[in-house]
Amino acid sequence: MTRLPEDLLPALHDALGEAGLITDAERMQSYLSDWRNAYRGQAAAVLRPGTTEEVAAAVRLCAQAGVALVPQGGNTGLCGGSIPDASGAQMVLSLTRLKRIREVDVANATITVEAGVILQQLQDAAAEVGRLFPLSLGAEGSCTVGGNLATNAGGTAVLRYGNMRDLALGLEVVLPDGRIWDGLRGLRKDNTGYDLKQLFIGSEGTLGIITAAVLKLFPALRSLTTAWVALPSPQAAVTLLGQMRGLCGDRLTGFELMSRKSLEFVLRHVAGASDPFAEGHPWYVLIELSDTQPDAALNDLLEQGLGEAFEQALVLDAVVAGSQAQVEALWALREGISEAQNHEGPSLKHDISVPVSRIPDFIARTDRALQQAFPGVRVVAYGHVGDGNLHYNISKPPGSDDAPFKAQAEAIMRVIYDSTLEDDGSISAEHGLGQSKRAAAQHYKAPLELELMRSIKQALDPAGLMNPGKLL
Ligand code: FAD
Ligand code: 2HG
Ligand code: ZN
Repeated sequence: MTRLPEDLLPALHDALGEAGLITDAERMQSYLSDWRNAYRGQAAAVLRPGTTEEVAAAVRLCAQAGVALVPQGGNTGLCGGSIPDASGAQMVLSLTRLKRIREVDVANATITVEAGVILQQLQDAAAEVGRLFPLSLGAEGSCTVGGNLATNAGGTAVLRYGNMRDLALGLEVVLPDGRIWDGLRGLRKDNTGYDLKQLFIGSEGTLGIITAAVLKLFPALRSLTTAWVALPSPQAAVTLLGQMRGLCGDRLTGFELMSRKSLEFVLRHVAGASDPFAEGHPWYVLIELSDTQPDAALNDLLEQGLGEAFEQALVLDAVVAGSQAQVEALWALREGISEAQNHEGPSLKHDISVPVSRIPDFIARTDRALQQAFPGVRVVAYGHVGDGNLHYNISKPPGSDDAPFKAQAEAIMRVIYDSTLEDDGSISAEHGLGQSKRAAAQHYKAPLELELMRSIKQALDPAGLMNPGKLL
C-alpha cells in the first residue's frame, strides 16, 4: 500500500469520529467491488461522513494531503465509477450516512434531500404528501439520490418526466478544495448566468461531492394501466410508440422494448416468472398509461390504441394487467432482465442511444455485423425505446468458455459503437462512462467536446483528486 502522510488518518478520525472512518480490511470489502463483481479495487480507507460539514472536512484534509477520493452511493452503478483503482492509495468516500429529508415544500412542489437517501425512500416520502417523485429504475431499492444525480440516471419514466437532470432544481456540493457550494435553490426560473448545477449532474464524482439536492415533485398518479404486447419487429414498436403518444399524450408514462431472448433469460432465471402468452413472439413492449384522475378510463384508451394497431398488423397479441399483482408481474419480467443475464455467464453491457426513428435500422445492422464477426454471441436487446436508449447487451455463445468471449470484448464493443456512431448516437445514454467506457469516449467523442470537458475538470479540480481514472 502507498504510504499516507502520518497525520492524515488521525485527523480524519478526529473529523469524522469512529462511525466515519473504516480502515479494517475486512470491513472495507463491500465498498471495494460492485454488485456484479465486475470491478474490484483497493483503498487506503473508507470515509463515511454523517453531515455536509464532515464531508467538507474530509475533502479538505484529503486535498491537503494529495489523496484522491472516490465518491460512492449505493454502489449499483454499472460502469465501475464508484470503485477505486488497484493502487490502494485512493479513499472511498461513502455518502450513505447523509440520509436526511431536509424539507418538503408541497406548494413549491419540491423536496430537499441529502445525497445518501435511497431512491425508494425518496419516492415514499413524496407519496406521503400525495406527490410523485418519478425517477424509477431497477436498482431503486439500493441506489442513492447522490448516485442518481452524479450519473444523471434515467430509467423507465424518462419518456414522460425526463432524466435526473430534468428533475433537479438545486444542489449542495462540496468542491474539491473542501468549500461548500450552497446552490440549494428551488427555483424553476433562474437566468443569472451558467447553470452550475448541471455541471455536477452527470459528472460521475469527477468535479465535486454532491451532498444534497432540491428535486421536483409531481402530482400523484391515481389511475394506471399496464399492458404486455407482442410485436413482429422493432419497427412495429417505434410505429406503435408514435401512435400511442399521439393518442394518449402525457398519459403514456412507460414504453419498454424487449427481445424474445431477453424474455427467455428472465423465464429461465427469475423465480416465478411466466410468459404472458402461450407461444413465443420476436419482440415485446411493456406499455404503461397513468393519470392523476382516479377514473381516467385508461383501459378504454389502451384498447383503442391496441385495437387500431392490431388492424395494422403492428401488434400480434396483448394482455392487459387485471390487478396490481399482474402489473407487478409484468414489470418484474422487464426489470428482471439485468439480473437474469448475469446467470448466462459474462456479459457485455452497452447502454447506447440513437434517434428513436433509427432504432430498427440500428438493431438490424448491428445484429448482422456481430453475427458475421462473432458467430454465436447472443444479443440481449431491450430498453427505453421511447428515449432511443437500448441496452444492446451481449452474452457469450451458449456452452462456450468465458476466456475467448472476454478476449473479444473490445472488438465486439467496437462493432456496436461504430454502428451507434453511424446513427449519430451516444455510447452511453444513462449509465455513464466510469471506468468501462472511459477509453471508448476518448475515441468516440468529438475532440473539441473532450477539450472543453478537460478545461472544466482543470478549472474545478486542478489537482485531479476527484475520482481520477473515471470519465475522462
Ligand atoms: P454509485 O454506483 O455508488 O456511484 C455511481 C457514480 O456516481 C460513481 O461515479 C460515483 O463516484 C458517483 N457518485 C455517487 N454518489 C455521489 C455523490 N454524492 N457525489 C458525487 N458523485 C457521486 N441506471 C439508469 O440510469 N437507468 C436504469 O434503468 C438503471 N437500472 C439499473 C438496474 C439495476 C438492476 C442496476 C444494478 C443498476 C441500474 N442502473 C440504472 C445503474 C445505477 O443504478 C444508477 O447509475 C444509479 O444512479 C447509481 O446510483 P448509486 O447510488 O448506486 O451510485
Ligand atoms: C435497465 O434498464 C438498466 O434495466 C440495466 O439500465 C441495464 O443491466 C443493464 O444492462
Ligand atoms: Zn436502463
